[in-house]
Order: sequence, then structure tokens, then C-alpha cells
Amino acid sequence: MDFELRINRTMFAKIYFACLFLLCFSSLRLIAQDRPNVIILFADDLGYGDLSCYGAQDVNTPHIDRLAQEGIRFTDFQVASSVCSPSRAALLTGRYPMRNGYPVAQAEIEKHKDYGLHPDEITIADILLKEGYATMAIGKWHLGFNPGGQPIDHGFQNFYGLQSNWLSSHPALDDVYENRTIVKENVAFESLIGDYTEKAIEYIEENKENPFFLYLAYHSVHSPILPNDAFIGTSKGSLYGDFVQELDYYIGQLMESISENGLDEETLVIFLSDNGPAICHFGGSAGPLNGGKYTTMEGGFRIPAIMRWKGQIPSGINNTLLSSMNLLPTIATLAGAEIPEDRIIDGKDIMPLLKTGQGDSPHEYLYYYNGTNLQAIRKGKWKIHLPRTSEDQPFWSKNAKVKPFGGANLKNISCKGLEVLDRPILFNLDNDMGELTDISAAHPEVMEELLREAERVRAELGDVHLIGSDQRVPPFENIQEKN
Ligand SMILES: [Ca+2]
Repeated sequence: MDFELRINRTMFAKIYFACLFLLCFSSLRLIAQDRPNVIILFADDLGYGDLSCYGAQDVNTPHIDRLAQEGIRFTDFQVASSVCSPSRAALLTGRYPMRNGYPVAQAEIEKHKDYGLHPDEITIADILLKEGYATMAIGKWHLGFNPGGQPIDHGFQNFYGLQSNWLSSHPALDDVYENRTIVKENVAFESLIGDYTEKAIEYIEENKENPFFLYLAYHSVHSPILPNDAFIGTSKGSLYGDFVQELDYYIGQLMESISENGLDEETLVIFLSDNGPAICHFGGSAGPLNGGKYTTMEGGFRIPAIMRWKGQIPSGINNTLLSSMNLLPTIATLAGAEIPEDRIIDGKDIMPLLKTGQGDSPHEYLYYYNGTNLQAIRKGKWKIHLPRTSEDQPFWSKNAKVKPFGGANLKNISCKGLEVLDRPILFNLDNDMGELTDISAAHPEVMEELLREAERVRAELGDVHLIGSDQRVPPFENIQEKN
């Protein structure tokens, strides 16, 4: 009797633990399936008109086009700056550069030696790491490489890439880092795109059983315009077109790896550019938009953006005014994390919009700063450009020889933007997305509202000559100057 009882107890215990194990395992699986992997594919200086799915005629980008066909292609998706560092800081923190303390591009100058993304800022990687995600950044960082400002200080368990832009003339800017350690010295620029893609594919394979977050920031198509030999002459356009097609090829490789690992329906893939094209310097196209990199015109801020999550978000085209700052709260919500409440997050959770593919803009207003200079505000179709002087400009826009706006036609402003403006002007982007015709005189009530909003936001986020009530000020003097 005792013996039988003992057997029964042993068997019961075994069954109990087996059930417990199965329960735990299945709920873990459920959590894993509920929470998607997130991959952000971040192109550099890729313009609104640089992809065939955005109307480019002289390049062919079948892999990115396919991503667009299978997901949502956005036509009014905005970054928070038209230069690299502030745009990246805003994407990762969900906050305007003036709020997160990264309003100007980090340069290789003595006074920027402590200019890293502030340790108190919370990034998408910080949030996902806390939720049990594996997190990795690959490619260009450009948010400071001082202690405290590096990727692995900001929620990324792993980093593989360059401190900043590739530059052979600077001793450390052509070295590849793994976390804080140099693992390859003096690398050829052309080797990076394949190397990064290989690392990314390796990471996807290693982490396919767990939710992971991969931030893959390519150098393409920022200068130097140096595609590998195999891509030279492949586009109908220039070397720049070949360079875009090379980027497309590697995006294709990455997407193939996602499919091969059976992760298409478990992975939200987000493709976007950090700012518009450097038209004056290296080429590229902003399509129907005016201006480009370095400007607060649509060509600088409105970028190609695509999101794909098979089986979860529909395919189609979305025309809603959105921002890269929306990624942090959206991804946090998807991961089941709380959106930080101890600070203002400027982005909004847009998952409801992604689920249906359509919806209203969560932004009453969007602000366009060039460095620390508030230059424009969007409200729906309206965009006001505010007066500005040459002295108000950050170093990348200084010495621009643009005459004050004086006529009704701004055509061919192209890369130079509106660095000098002696009065506020207004555009209706619904029928003038090229920002060509000032209609301020016909809409005094819109002007009044937007000028009032400019005063309000200046008081909060600051402006060249004013520190805002919720502005994080970078730790050096004359932040708009290089010297
Ligand atoms: Ca850039």
C-alpha cells in the first residue's frame, strides 16, 4: 500500500512538473509570438525621390519596392531634423532634438568630445531590453562615442559598426568597433555594407527564437558615393543611382534571411531615411519636394518610409502626417512596455493606424528646427516658415547665399532652402507640396494661430537666443558654431 502510494506520489509529481513545464513553455511561446521582432533599417541621406516606389525613374529598387508592396508606404512621414545626428537622436528617444539635447550634428572637433546622447535619455533599445528583448545596433552611430554616449550605454547589448561617418582621414573613423573595442582597422568604405548585412543576418539567425530588436544604420547613401564595382553602371542614373541600387540589393539579402528563418509574420520591418538628399553636394532626389538635407523644407524632412509586418498590418499607401518620433511609443506598446511618463515623449503610438492602414495624424503641430533655430511649423496641410537670419543658422547652413524671399515663386531653391527669410510665409502642401507659392496674405487667421504656436513652442523647446523650459542644452558653448 505504502509502496503503491509512493509510486502514485512520484508519478503525480512527474505529471505535475511536466504540466507546469508545458504551461510555462507554451505561455513563453505565446509571449514570443505576441511580441514581434523589430528591425529598423535606417538609410542615410536617402531622398524622397530616390526609390522607384517613390517615383524615381533612373534607378530600380525592386527589393525595397517589394517591402512597400507588402507593407505600408508612407507619403508624409517626417524626421525631426534634416541632418544625421539629431534625426537619429529623435528616432531613438521619441523626442525632439531640442528636448533630448542633440540638436546639432556631432562633428570631429575638440569641443564635441563630450557630446554624446545624454545618459538620462531613454531609447527604444533601453525599453525593449527591459522587456527581455535581445538588442543590437549595427552600422553608423553618430551620437557621440564618449563614455556614456555609446550604443551599449543606451540599451544595445551589442554594437558592431563605426562611431560616425566613415572617414579615412581621421584615425578612428574608418575603424570597426564591436561594442567598445576596435576589431577592424582602416577598413575600405565599400566593404562595410556587405559586412553589416552579414552581421545582421547572423544576428537574426542567432536570435530567431527570442524577440529581438535590430537597429541597422547603413552609411548608404551618404558620401562618399562609393558603390562596389559590381554595382557601378547598373542604374540608368549616375554613380549615386548605382549606390542606391546597391543599398536595395543588401536590403533584399536581409529580407530573404527574415523569410528563410520563418520570421515574416513575427517581425515588424521599418525602413526609412534619416534626412533628405544632399542634392547640392552629391546628388539624389527629393522628388516633387523642394530643398534637401540641411534645410527645413519638405525635401529635408519628409523621407521615404515603409513598414511591413505580414499578417498584422495591411499593405497600401498612407498619406497621414507622421513622425519618426512615433516609433518609440509604438514599439514600446507592441512589446507590452510602459511609455515613459517622467518626461514628454513627442511621438505617439500609431499602432491603431498601422492596423488599418489609415487614420488621422496624432500631431496637432510638428516643428522644424535647423540646429537650434525654429524655422517652420506644420499643422495638417499648412506649413509656416518663420523669419530667420544668416546668423541664426547652424554651421552646416552658414554662408548660404540665398536672397531674402521676395516673390511668389520659390522654384529651384533646391538644396539651399530658405536660410534667410525676412517675414513669415505660408504654404498649403495639399496643392503645393513643393513649397512654391506663399499664400500668407490670404489666410491671416492661419498665420495668427501658427505664429502664436511658434511663440509657445519657443518658450518650451527654445530657439537660437532662448533656452526653453523643457530644453536639454548640450554641454558646450556656441552650439551652432563649429569653433
Ligand atoms: Ca544623414
